[in-house]
Amino acid sequence: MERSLFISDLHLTSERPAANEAFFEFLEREAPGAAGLYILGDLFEFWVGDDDLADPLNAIVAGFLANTAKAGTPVYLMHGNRDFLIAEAFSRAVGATLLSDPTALDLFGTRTLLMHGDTLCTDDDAYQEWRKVCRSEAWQQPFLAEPLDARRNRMLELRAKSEQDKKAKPPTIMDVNDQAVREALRSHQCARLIHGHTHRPAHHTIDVDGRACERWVLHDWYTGGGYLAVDAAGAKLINLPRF
Ligand code: LP5
Ligand code: MN
Repeated sequence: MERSLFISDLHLTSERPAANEAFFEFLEREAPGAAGLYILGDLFEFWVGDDDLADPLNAIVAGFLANTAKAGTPVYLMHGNRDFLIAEAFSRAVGATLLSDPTALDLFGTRTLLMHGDTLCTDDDAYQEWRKVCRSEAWQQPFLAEPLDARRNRMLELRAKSEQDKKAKPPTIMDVNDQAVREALRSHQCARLIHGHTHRPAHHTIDVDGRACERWVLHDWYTGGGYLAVDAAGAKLINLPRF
Protein backbone atom coordinates (compact mmCIF):
# COMPACT_ATOMS: atom_id res chain seq x y z
CA MET A 1 0.00 0.00 0.00
CA GLU A 2 1.22 3.50 -0.83
CA ARG A 3 2.50 5.38 2.24
CA SER A 4 4.05 8.69 3.21
CA LEU A 5 6.66 9.21 5.93
CA PHE A 6 6.91 12.04 8.47
CA ILE A 7 9.92 12.99 10.58
CA SER A 8 11.11 16.08 12.48
CA ASP A 9 13.52 17.23 15.15
CA LEU A 10 16.52 15.25 13.95
CA HIS A 11 18.74 18.13 15.10
CA LEU A 12 21.58 16.81 12.97
CA THR A 13 25.02 17.93 14.11
CA SER A 14 28.55 16.58 13.77
CA GLU A 15 28.44 16.20 17.57
CA ARG A 16 25.91 13.32 17.38
CA PRO A 17 27.27 10.99 14.67
CA ALA A 18 25.04 8.05 15.70
CA ALA A 19 21.90 10.08 14.91
CA ASN A 20 23.33 11.11 11.55
CA GLU A 21 24.06 7.46 10.68
CA ALA A 22 20.56 6.43 11.79
CA PHE A 23 19.09 9.10 9.51
CA PHE A 24 21.13 8.02 6.48
CA GLU A 25 20.11 4.40 7.12
CA PHE A 26 16.47 5.47 7.47
CA LEU A 27 16.66 7.27 4.11
CA GLU A 28 18.16 4.25 2.37
CA ARG A 29 15.91 1.67 4.01
CA GLU A 30 12.50 3.35 4.40
CA ALA A 31 12.27 6.23 1.93
CA PRO A 32 12.51 4.32 -1.38
CA GLY A 33 9.04 3.78 -2.77
CA ALA A 34 7.33 6.17 -0.34
CA ALA A 35 4.78 8.59 -1.82
CA GLY A 36 6.46 11.42 0.07
CA LEU A 37 9.04 12.14 2.76
CA TYR A 38 7.93 15.06 4.91
CA ILE A 39 10.52 16.68 7.18
CA LEU A 40 8.54 18.89 9.56
CA GLY A 41 11.30 21.13 10.89
CA ASP A 42 14.53 21.00 12.86
CA LEU A 43 16.31 18.69 10.44
CA PHE A 44 19.45 20.49 11.60
CA GLU A 45 20.59 21.45 15.09
CA PHE A 46 20.93 24.92 13.62
CA TRP A 47 21.11 26.58 10.22
CA VAL A 48 22.81 29.95 9.87
CA GLY A 49 22.31 30.38 6.12
CA ASP A 50 22.45 28.47 2.82
CA ASP A 51 26.06 29.60 2.30
CA ASP A 52 26.92 27.05 5.04
CA LEU A 53 26.24 24.23 2.56
CA ALA A 54 29.97 23.65 2.26
CA ASP A 55 30.15 22.50 5.89
CA PRO A 56 31.02 18.76 5.65
CA LEU A 57 27.97 17.44 7.54
CA ASN A 58 25.59 19.83 5.77
CA ALA A 59 26.97 18.71 2.40
CA ILE A 60 26.60 15.02 3.29
CA VAL A 61 23.01 15.49 4.49
CA ALA A 62 22.16 17.42 1.33
CA GLY A 63 23.71 14.60 -0.74
CA PHE A 64 21.68 11.86 0.96
CA LEU A 65 18.46 13.85 0.58
CA ALA A 66 19.23 14.60 -3.06
CA ASN A 67 19.71 10.87 -3.68
CA THR A 68 16.35 10.17 -2.04
CA ALA A 69 14.64 12.73 -4.26
CA LYS A 70 16.47 11.52 -7.39
CA ALA A 71 15.42 7.94 -6.67
CA GLY A 72 11.80 9.11 -6.95
CA THR A 73 10.60 9.95 -3.43
CA PRO A 74 9.38 13.56 -3.29
CA VAL A 75 11.04 15.33 -0.35
CA TYR A 76 9.11 18.08 1.46
CA LEU A 77 10.78 20.38 3.93
CA MET A 78 9.19 22.62 6.56
CA HIS A 79 11.10 25.10 8.70
CA GLY A 80 11.65 24.49 12.42
CA ASN A 81 12.74 26.97 15.05
CA ARG A 82 16.37 25.85 14.57
CA ASP A 83 16.57 25.85 10.78
CA PHE A 84 14.13 28.53 9.63
CA LEU A 85 16.93 30.13 7.61
CA ILE A 86 16.93 27.24 5.13
CA ALA A 87 16.15 28.88 1.80
CA GLU A 88 15.97 28.27 -1.94
CA ALA A 89 19.63 27.32 -2.46
CA PHE A 90 19.46 24.43 -0.01
CA SER A 91 16.06 23.25 -1.26
CA ARG A 92 17.31 23.33 -4.84
CA ALA A 93 20.50 21.44 -3.98
CA VAL A 94 18.39 18.74 -2.38
CA GLY A 95 15.54 18.75 -4.88
CA ALA A 96 13.09 19.34 -2.04
CA THR A 97 9.93 21.42 -1.91
CA LEU A 98 9.73 23.96 0.93
CA LEU A 99 6.36 23.81 2.68
CA SER A 100 4.85 26.72 4.57
CA ASP A 101 3.88 26.23 8.19
CA PRO A 102 1.01 25.33 8.40
CA THR A 103 0.25 23.27 5.30
CA ALA A 104 -3.06 21.46 4.86
CA LEU A 105 -3.31 18.59 2.39
CA ASP A 106 -5.41 15.59 1.49
CA LEU A 107 -3.48 12.55 2.66
CA PHE A 108 -4.97 9.32 1.30
CA GLY A 109 -8.47 10.71 1.83
CA THR A 110 -7.94 12.42 5.22
CA ARG A 111 -7.57 16.18 5.38
CA THR A 112 -4.33 16.60 7.32
CA LEU A 113 -2.60 19.63 8.80
CA LEU A 114 1.21 19.71 8.96
CA MET A 115 3.05 22.05 11.33
CA HIS A 116 6.42 22.23 13.05
CA GLY A 117 4.56 22.73 16.33
CA ASP A 118 6.25 25.78 17.85
CA THR A 119 3.36 28.10 16.92
CA LEU A 120 1.05 25.88 19.00
CA CYS A 121 3.06 26.61 22.17
CA THR A 122 1.19 29.84 22.76
CA ASP A 123 1.81 29.90 26.54
CA ASP A 124 5.55 30.39 25.93
CA ASP A 125 5.41 34.18 25.61
CA ALA A 126 9.19 34.75 25.61
CA TYR A 127 9.62 32.28 22.75
CA GLN A 128 6.72 33.69 20.72
CA GLU A 129 8.24 37.19 21.05
CA TRP A 130 11.61 35.91 19.86
CA ARG A 131 9.91 34.06 17.02
CA LYS A 132 8.34 37.26 15.73
CA VAL A 133 11.72 38.99 15.70
CA CYS A 134 13.78 36.25 14.07
CA ARG A 135 11.19 35.48 11.37
CA SER A 136 11.13 39.11 10.21
CA GLU A 137 12.93 40.31 7.06
CA ALA A 138 14.19 43.28 9.08
CA TRP A 139 16.12 40.94 11.36
CA GLN A 140 17.12 38.30 8.83
CA GLN A 141 18.67 40.56 6.20
CA PRO A 142 21.38 42.11 8.39
CA PHE A 143 21.97 38.76 10.14
CA LEU A 144 22.58 36.96 6.84
CA ALA A 145 24.92 39.74 5.73
CA GLU A 146 27.29 38.95 8.62
CA PRO A 147 30.22 36.57 8.03
CA LEU A 148 29.52 32.87 8.69
CA ASP A 149 31.73 32.72 11.80
CA ALA A 150 30.01 35.73 13.34
CA ARG A 151 26.61 34.16 12.65
CA ARG A 152 27.70 30.87 14.25
CA ASN A 153 28.93 32.72 17.35
CA ARG A 154 25.68 34.66 17.70
CA MET A 155 23.74 31.45 17.29
CA LEU A 156 25.79 29.80 20.11
CA GLU A 157 25.00 32.77 22.37
CA LEU A 158 21.35 32.41 21.57
CA ARG A 159 21.42 28.66 22.20
CA ALA A 160 22.95 29.29 25.64
CA LYS A 161 20.26 31.88 26.42
CA SER A 162 17.53 29.52 25.22
CA GLU A 163 18.83 26.62 27.38
CA GLN A 164 19.06 28.91 30.41
CA ASP A 165 15.52 30.26 29.86
CA LYS A 166 14.10 26.76 29.37
CA LYS A 167 15.30 25.71 32.85
CA ALA A 168 12.98 28.31 34.36
CA LYS A 169 9.95 27.35 32.24
CA PRO A 170 7.41 24.85 33.61
CA PRO A 171 7.16 21.86 31.22
CA THR A 172 3.50 22.63 30.44
CA ILE A 173 4.48 26.00 28.95
CA MET A 174 6.71 24.18 26.49
CA ASP A 175 3.89 21.91 25.32
CA VAL A 176 1.13 22.79 22.87
CA ASN A 177 -1.85 24.81 24.06
CA ASP A 178 -5.07 22.83 23.74
CA GLN A 179 -7.06 25.78 22.38
CA ALA A 180 -4.37 26.51 19.79
CA VAL A 181 -4.60 22.89 18.59
CA ARG A 182 -8.39 23.10 18.33
CA GLU A 183 -8.24 26.41 16.51
CA ALA A 184 -5.72 25.07 13.99
CA LEU A 185 -7.83 21.99 13.24
CA ARG A 186 -10.98 24.09 13.12
CA SER A 187 -9.74 26.86 10.83
CA HIS A 188 -8.17 24.45 8.34
CA GLN A 189 -11.07 21.98 8.58
CA CYS A 190 -8.67 19.10 9.15
CA ALA A 191 -9.30 15.79 10.91
CA ARG A 192 -5.62 15.05 11.57
CA LEU A 193 -2.70 17.15 12.78
CA ILE A 194 0.93 16.04 12.50
CA HIS A 195 3.64 18.06 14.22
CA GLY A 196 6.95 17.85 16.06
CA HIS A 197 8.91 20.33 18.19
CA THR A 198 7.73 19.24 21.66
CA HIS A 199 9.72 15.97 21.56
CA ARG A 200 6.75 14.15 23.12
CA PRO A 201 5.90 11.46 20.54
CA ALA A 202 2.29 10.41 20.97
CA HIS A 203 -1.11 9.82 19.42
CA HIS A 204 -3.84 12.03 20.89
CA THR A 205 -7.53 11.96 20.03
CA ILE A 206 -9.47 15.16 20.35
CA ASP A 207 -13.05 16.26 19.79
CA VAL A 208 -13.29 19.51 17.84
CA ASP A 209 -16.83 20.87 17.65
CA GLY A 210 -18.18 17.32 17.59
CA ARG A 211 -15.66 16.11 14.98
CA ALA A 212 -13.33 13.29 16.02
CA CYS A 213 -9.79 14.49 15.25
CA GLU A 214 -6.33 13.14 15.95
CA ARG A 215 -2.96 14.69 16.76
CA TRP A 216 0.26 12.86 16.04
CA VAL A 217 3.46 14.13 17.69
CA LEU A 218 6.74 13.10 16.07
CA HIS A 219 9.92 11.82 17.75
CA ASP A 220 13.12 13.71 18.30
CA TRP A 221 16.31 11.92 17.25
CA TYR A 222 18.53 12.49 20.28
CA THR A 223 18.92 8.96 21.67
CA GLY A 224 16.78 7.01 19.22
CA GLY A 225 14.53 8.37 16.55
CA GLY A 226 11.33 7.39 14.91
CA TYR A 227 8.87 8.25 12.20
CA LEU A 228 5.20 8.34 11.37
CA ALA A 229 4.01 6.22 8.47
CA VAL A 230 0.64 7.16 6.97
CA ASP A 231 -1.36 5.19 4.42
CA ALA A 232 -5.01 4.90 3.46
CA ALA A 233 -5.64 2.67 6.50
CA GLY A 234 -4.30 5.24 8.98
CA ALA A 235 -1.14 6.42 10.74
CA LYS A 236 1.41 4.56 12.84
CA LEU A 237 4.35 5.84 14.94
CA ILE A 238 7.40 3.65 14.50
CA ASN A 239 10.37 3.73 16.91
CA LEU A 240 13.89 3.20 15.65
CA PRO A 241 16.34 1.25 17.83
CA ARG A 242 18.09 3.39 20.46
CA PHE A 243 21.50 4.69 19.47
O1 LP5 B 1 15.31 24.87 20.38
P1 LP5 B 1 14.78 24.32 21.63
O2 LP5 B 1 13.79 23.24 21.43
O3 LP5 B 1 15.88 23.91 22.57
O4 LP5 B 1 14.03 25.52 22.37
C1 LP5 B 1 12.98 26.16 21.68
C2 LP5 B 1 13.03 27.66 21.93
N1 LP5 B 1 14.35 28.20 21.64
C3 LP5 B 1 14.68 28.61 20.41
C4 LP5 B 1 16.05 29.21 20.22
C5 LP5 B 1 16.91 28.23 19.47
O5 LP5 B 1 17.18 27.07 20.25
C6 LP5 B 1 18.22 28.88 19.09
C7 LP5 B 1 18.81 28.32 17.86
C8 LP5 B 1 18.27 28.99 16.63
C9 LP5 B 1 19.28 28.97 15.53
C10 LP5 B 1 18.77 29.77 14.38
C11 LP5 B 1 19.84 30.34 13.54
C12 LP5 B 1 19.83 31.80 13.61
C13 LP5 B 1 20.66 32.25 14.75
C14 LP5 B 1 20.36 33.62 15.20
C15 LP5 B 1 21.28 34.07 16.30
C16 LP5 B 1 21.05 35.46 16.78
O6 LP5 B 1 13.96 28.50 19.44
C17 LP5 B 1 12.68 27.96 23.36
C18 LP5 B 1 11.35 27.32 23.69
C19 LP5 B 1 11.42 25.82 23.44
O7 LP5 B 1 11.75 25.61 22.08
C20 LP5 B 1 10.12 25.08 23.74
O8 LP5 B 1 9.11 25.49 22.85
O9 LP5 B 1 11.00 27.58 25.04
O10 LP5 B 1 12.53 29.36 23.45
C21 LP5 B 1 13.44 30.06 24.14
O11 LP5 B 1 14.14 29.55 24.99
C22 LP5 B 1 13.49 31.51 23.77
C23 LP5 B 1 13.75 32.38 24.96
O12 LP5 B 1 12.76 32.19 25.96
C24 LP5 B 1 13.82 33.84 24.54
C25 LP5 B 1 15.05 34.14 23.75
C26 LP5 B 1 15.19 35.61 23.63
C27 LP5 B 1 16.37 35.93 22.76
C28 LP5 B 1 16.64 37.39 22.78
C29 LP5 B 1 17.68 37.78 21.79
C30 LP5 B 1 19.06 37.49 22.29
C31 LP5 B 1 20.05 37.46 21.17
C32 LP5 B 1 21.36 36.89 21.68
C33 LP5 B 1 22.22 36.35 20.59
C34 LP5 B 1 22.88 37.39 19.80
MN1 MN C 1 11.66 22.74 17.23
